[in-house]
Amino acid sequence: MRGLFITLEGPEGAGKTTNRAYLAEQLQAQGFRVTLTREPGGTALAEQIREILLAPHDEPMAVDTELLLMFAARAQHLAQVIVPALAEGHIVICDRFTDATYAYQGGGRGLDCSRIAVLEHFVQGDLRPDLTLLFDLPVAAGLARAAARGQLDRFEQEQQNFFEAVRQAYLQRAKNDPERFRLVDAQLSLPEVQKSLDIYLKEIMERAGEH
Ligand code: Z5A
Repeated sequence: MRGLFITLEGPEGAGKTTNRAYLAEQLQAQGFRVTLTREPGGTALAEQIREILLAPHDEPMAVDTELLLMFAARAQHLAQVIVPALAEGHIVICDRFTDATYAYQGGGRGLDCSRIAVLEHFVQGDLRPDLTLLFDLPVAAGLARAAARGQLDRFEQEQQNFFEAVRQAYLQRAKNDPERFRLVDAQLSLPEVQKSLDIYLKEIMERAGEH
């Protein structure tokens, strides 16, 4: 029996971190076994790669280096956490996954998506998320939330047009794959967002029950 692989996506400050805990609590309360994790990161080694990726450096990071580090962290995360948890029948909730690579390195940095697809296949084989919740909100609103937290990481220091491209890439992916994506209006108040998540929680529980 394989578990269920749920990913949370969206631009800065969309509320993924806040709401992943809510999703996990609701599922655990109903007796589901949940593995809550994130990318880049999710294991000790992958978290070290995350630090390299997020810290501002004097030496500019080449776009290919950024892409390969994302997939290096992902390979470690899949091997150590995601694949074993799915094999044990867990619902894996992952804060960002390969859609973020298409959005940030593809949409934001302008990398050709066919190159990302090669690495996706190399690192993941056929493994793809079963369901992806896309937390969407206007760029300015997300950046204001992120800025309110204080120091900005290497990605958060990018310009508005970078984030617009990221957002559009996400929305396009959701449009291309309506079977997998569910759109969440992340501009709403937190109680309203969580109310809108309840319908997806029901779907997740039903699908997890079938697995
Ligand atoms: N990245 C990449 O380029 N390629 C890849 O393949 C992957 C990642 C996997 C780190 O990701 C960076 O890595 C990321 C993309 C890149 N770029 N950046 N920056 P991350 O997920 O760790 O970083 P993040 O997206 O910046 O996380 P975030 O800013 O923390 O966003 P969030 O998790 O979606 O939001 P949050 O922390 O839950 O909420 C932000 C604040 O807003 C917080 O104070 C909340 O209390 C508040 N909040 C949340 N919801 C609401 C509502 N509904 N109303 C009002 N306020 C709210």
